[in-house]
Amino acid sequence: MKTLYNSILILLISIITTTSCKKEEKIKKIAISKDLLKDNIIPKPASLTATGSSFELNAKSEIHYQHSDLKPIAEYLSGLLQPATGFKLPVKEMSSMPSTDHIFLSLTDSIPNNEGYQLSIKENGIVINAKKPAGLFYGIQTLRQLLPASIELNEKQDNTWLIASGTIKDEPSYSYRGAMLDVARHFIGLSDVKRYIDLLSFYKINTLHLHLSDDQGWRIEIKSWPNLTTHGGSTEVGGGEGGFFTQVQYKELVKYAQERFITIIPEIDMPGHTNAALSSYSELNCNGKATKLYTGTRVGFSTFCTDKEITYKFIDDVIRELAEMTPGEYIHIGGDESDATPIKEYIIFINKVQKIVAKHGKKVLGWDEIAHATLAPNSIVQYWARDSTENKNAHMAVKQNAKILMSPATKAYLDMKYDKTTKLGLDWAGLTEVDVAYNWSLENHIDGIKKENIIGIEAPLWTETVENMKDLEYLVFPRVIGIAEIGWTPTSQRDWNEYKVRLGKHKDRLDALDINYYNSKLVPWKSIVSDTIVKSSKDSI
Ligand code: TNX
Repeated sequence: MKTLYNSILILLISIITTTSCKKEEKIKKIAISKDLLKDNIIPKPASLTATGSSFELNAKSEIHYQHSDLKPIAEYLSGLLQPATGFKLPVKEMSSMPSTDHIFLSLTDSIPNNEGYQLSIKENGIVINAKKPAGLFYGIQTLRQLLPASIELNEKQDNTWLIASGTIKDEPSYSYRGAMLDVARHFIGLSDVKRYIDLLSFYKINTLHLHLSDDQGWRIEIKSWPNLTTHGGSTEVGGGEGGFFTQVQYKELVKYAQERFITIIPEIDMPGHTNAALSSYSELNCNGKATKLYTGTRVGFSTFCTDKEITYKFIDDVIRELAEMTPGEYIHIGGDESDATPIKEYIIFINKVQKIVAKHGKKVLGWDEIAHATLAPNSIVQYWARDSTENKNAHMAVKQNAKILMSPATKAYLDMKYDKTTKLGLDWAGLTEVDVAYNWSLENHIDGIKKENIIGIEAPLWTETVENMKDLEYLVFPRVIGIAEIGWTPTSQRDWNEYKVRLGKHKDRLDALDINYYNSKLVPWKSIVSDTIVKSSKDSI
């Protein structure tokens, strides 16, 4: 009798607990699926329709792709989802209509923009359509942001992986959305640059400009001029040991970036900012004497000897070797702050270098001073404007039919301090809080320069004060996220007061990705994980 009584009791308890667990789970599901779409997608997508249910990613889900070319993207998605879910989602080619309960990646000409995508989430499956693989990649980045933030963690989580249902149609406002990293002032190595590429691609940034040479260091192996790296790469600002990319490493980086739809644009800064080269080869100096290595932070004191033949032989070799490793269309030739080069010589020099770049099948990008020269067709001029009088460089460029790449120092320079208490960074272009970096638009920044003159946006990080990845992350995040949105989302759909809330809700993702971001007081940082739990328990009362 006693045993029967006990068994009934156990049965009753277990019925009660399972029902209440189920109920809790259901509440949790509803709480998540109701809210997810309005949440924190950055950059903000062009259009979004919620349909009030959700798709559950589970161990039986599969990733299907419509054509063999898409296999790498399907594998990328599977790899992305594996650590936190613990699921090893199989990838399968499937030319016909998507089968139910799976994720289907397919290409279609009905999407107009080369980077656009349409993401459709139903209870019984997810379809990402795009014109080109890049669009699928961006659809995947959006999908990632629709999953709980813990999807970014490296260990298996005991979560229910729900994605709210609905349709997102999206495309970028500008085709060039970039960041620049100065690996010359302080050398930043292969694995750190790879991490930076990963983080940038999460926000749909498609270009990484690497500033590979400056007074303090030469960071890319050039086989025909080996002393550039063995000597010229041997130090950095502050006298540390410096470093450089071998060609093998550089190619690996280019490939890694390509797999994430990021084009690397290499920069060799000239005729100024060249002390590392002038120190490595005496013949590049007008007086034939090699300079000393430099580990300070002054600018504007060095120049190639612009009327020596050997200078152009040197540049031809460097550009040839660089072009061979560059699948992208552009090579950046610097051209900034050449205060030690007389302007007449500067113009002759830039004209000659543009021809060398063209000879090796590439187009020229250069800082806005290059607009003083005769610009080759398709050259891009990067507006940075040392001061407001320098807007004239951008106007000169547009008169020559060049496109402008927007990097105004007062808004887009990631090495400017946030406020006067910021330890890292510089302040010559002013203090740049997170709102200042976001609250502007490309087409309204320079009088008379309109959207059709502008190719896009790039946020440079100069590394005079940046010694390692933690420093880099502190100055870059969260400002670069806003830069990504400026390039992607039309100005008419952007507003700081709305954006700051979205950014605040992005906190969990930044934390899960272990990013050392600046905790700006202007952003209402908010953890969605705890928010959901609070909501579920309230709902259940
Ligand atoms: C200006 S912007 C420079 C760099 C410095 C930077 C520091 C530009 C084209 N040149 O050489 O590193 O300021 O903010």
